[in-house]
Amino acid sequence: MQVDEKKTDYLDAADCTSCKATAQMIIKARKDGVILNFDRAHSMKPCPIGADSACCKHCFMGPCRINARDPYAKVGVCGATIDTIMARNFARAVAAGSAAHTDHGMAMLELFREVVNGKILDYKIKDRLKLIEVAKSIGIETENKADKDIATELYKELERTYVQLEGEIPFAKRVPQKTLELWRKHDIVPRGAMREVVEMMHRTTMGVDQDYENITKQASRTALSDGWGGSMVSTEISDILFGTPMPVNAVVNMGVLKEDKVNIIIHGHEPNLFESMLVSVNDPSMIQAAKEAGAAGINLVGMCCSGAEMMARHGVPHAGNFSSTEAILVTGAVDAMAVDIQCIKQGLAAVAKCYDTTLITTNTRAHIEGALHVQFNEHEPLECTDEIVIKGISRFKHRKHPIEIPNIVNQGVQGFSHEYISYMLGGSFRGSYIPLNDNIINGRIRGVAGVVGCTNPRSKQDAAHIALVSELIRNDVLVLLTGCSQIALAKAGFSVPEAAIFAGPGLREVCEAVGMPPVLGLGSCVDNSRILIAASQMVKEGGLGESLADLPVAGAAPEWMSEKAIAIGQYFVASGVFTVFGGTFPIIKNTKFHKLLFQGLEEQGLGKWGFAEDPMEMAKMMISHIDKKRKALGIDKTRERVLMDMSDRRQI
Ligand code: SF4
Ligand code: MSK
Repeated sequence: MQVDEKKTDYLDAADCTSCKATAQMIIKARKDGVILNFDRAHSMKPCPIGADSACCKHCFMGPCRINARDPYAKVGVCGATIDTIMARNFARAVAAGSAAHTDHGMAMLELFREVVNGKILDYKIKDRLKLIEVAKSIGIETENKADKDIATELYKELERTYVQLEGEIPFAKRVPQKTLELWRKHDIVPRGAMREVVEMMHRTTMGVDQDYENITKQASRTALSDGWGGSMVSTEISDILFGTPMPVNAVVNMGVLKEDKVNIIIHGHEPNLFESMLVSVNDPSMIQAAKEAGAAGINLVGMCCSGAEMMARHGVPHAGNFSSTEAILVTGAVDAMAVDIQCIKQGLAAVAKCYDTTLITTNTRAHIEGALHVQFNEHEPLECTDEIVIKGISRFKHRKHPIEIPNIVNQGVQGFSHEYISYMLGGSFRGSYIPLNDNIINGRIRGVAGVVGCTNPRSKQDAAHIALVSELIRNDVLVLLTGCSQIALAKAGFSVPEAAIFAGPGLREVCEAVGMPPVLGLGSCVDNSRILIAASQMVKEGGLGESLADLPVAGAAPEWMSEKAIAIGQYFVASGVFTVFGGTFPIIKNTKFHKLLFQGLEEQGLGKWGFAEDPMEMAKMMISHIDKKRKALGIDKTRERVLMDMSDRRQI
C-alpha cells in the first residue's frame, strides 16, 4: 500500500479531480504513503486490445485477439468475426449490469413481500398513495380494497418482472403505445429479467449466437428487462416502503464529516441498510455511548448511490461520489464505513487499514478480504446496524491518526421524483407534465437531457459532468441527474435555484418562475427508471410525438465505468433515446457492429449510441439531436423566435 518513493510522475492532484476536497486528500495520501484509485489508474495503462473489445476469452481454444487496425484480417480460432466478438462482449456487459440492478430489485421486492406478510416488522409501507398509484399503473383494481390486499396483489404481479417465462413484464403497460408496438415488431419486449439474463449468457457462450445483429437484439431485450423491470421495481418498491422523495435541502462534500463526532459512512446501493442505520444512530443508548466515549454525537453520512437515495428521502448529508470513497478515509475522521453492494472498491480495505477505520461488509453477496463482515438481516436489522455504530464508537475512542477534514460543503436542493416534477410544474390540483411540454413546445426549454452515471479515475473526476451539464443548461436544456453525476453537480453548486443564472434565457425564465434549479437530481442509478417514467408521461401528455423516440431528449454518461452503465445506456437506446458516452467505448470504429449501434438501431426506429471524448462535443451532439427532433415535431420555429427575442434583449 505504500507509495513508491522513487516514483515522481504522479499526476498533479488538480489533474486527477475537479473536487477540491478530494484533491486535498490525494495530496495527503501521498504524504502518508497511501495509494488511492487515482494513482493506481495512472500507473496501470488499460490494455488497448480490451479497450477496443477486440479480444475474446469465451472458450479455451483462445483467448483470441484481433488487430483493431485491420479488424477483418483475422478471426478467432472458432472462426468468430470481430463483430461477433464485440457484440458478445457488449451483450455480456449488458447482462452483468442488468443482473446487478435486477438482483438489487429482487431484494427490495422480497423485503416488500415479508413486510406485507407481517414477517418483517422493522419496515412498513410508508407511502400508501404510491402503493395505489403503482398498482393502478399496471391494471390492479384498488377501489374498496384493503392496503394489504393491494400490496399482496402488487407483489404477485411484480414478481413476474423477474421470473416470467413468457409474455410481457408488468411495467410494459407504462410504455407509450407506439414504442411498445415497435418493441413487439422487433420482438424485444422483455420477459422476466432472470429469463433474459440467462438467455443472454447462453447465447454468448462459444458456438451459440454468432450474428451480431441477433446478439444485439437480445441485448436490447435484456437491457429493457432492467430499465422497465429490475430497476423500475427497485425504485417503486423503495418509494412505497421508505417514501417518495420530495425536494429537501441537503449538504454534500467531505466537509460533512465532523471532527468531534463519531463519523459513520454508508456506501452502496440498497436503502434498507441505511434506513436502519438512521434508527440506530438516533437510539438514545447509542448517543449516550458516543458521549461516554468523548464524542459530541454520531454523524451519519452517505456516499455513492444509497447515499444519494437517503439524501433524496431524508436530507442525510452526502460526502462524495464513487471516485472519492477511498480519499475520504484519508481524512482520518471516518470511524466506520459500512458497505453493501455495487461500486465498492476492494482498495477500500487497504486504505481503511492505513487509517484504522473499521470497514464493514454487510451483504452476503459482497464480502471483502480484510474487512469485517457483519451480516445484515432484514428480520433483525438493528443487530447489524447497532454493531456498526458500536464499532464506530470504539474506533472514535481509540483515534490515533491526525485528522484533516477538507472544510468544504455545498448546499443544494435534492429529491426530485417524477411525481414531484409533475406537481412542481402543474401544482397540486393540476399536477401534470403539460407545463413542461408547453415550455418545450414554445421553445423556452429546448429539450431534456438525462446526465447520469459514474466517475472514473481514468479521467479528471467530475470535470466532464460539470462541463457537459454547464453547456447543456446554457443552451436551455433542462438536465435530469442521477447517481454520481448528481453528486458531481451538487458539489459544483448547480443544485440551488440561484444556479438558474448559468442557464440560457428560456430555461432561466422557467426555473425562476418555478423556483427550481436548472438541474434536477432524481436519485441513485436504479432511479434512472424515473427518467423513463417522466419521458413516458411527456409522450402521454401530448404535443411531443407519439413515441419516446419522437421526444427532444438525449442521455449521457460522460465518465462511466461500470457494466451497469452499459445496461442503462442500452435500455435508453432501445427505448428510443440518443445516448452519448464519454471517456471510452468498447468498440472498433468502422465495423458492422459499430454501424449498428451508432446508426442502424435508429434506422429501426429505436434510439442510437454516440461517443465523444470531449464533453463540449458531447453537448453539441446532444443539442443537435434535440434540434433534429424539434424540427421533426415542427416546433423548431417557436424556438427561433424565443431565442431571437432574448438575444435582442441582451444586446439592448
Ligand atoms: Fe477464440 Fe472463439 Fe473461443 Fe472466443 S469463442 S476464445 S473467439 S475460439
Ligand atoms: S454508484 S454505477 S459509480 S453512478 Fe450507483 Fe456511481 Fe456508477 Fe456506481
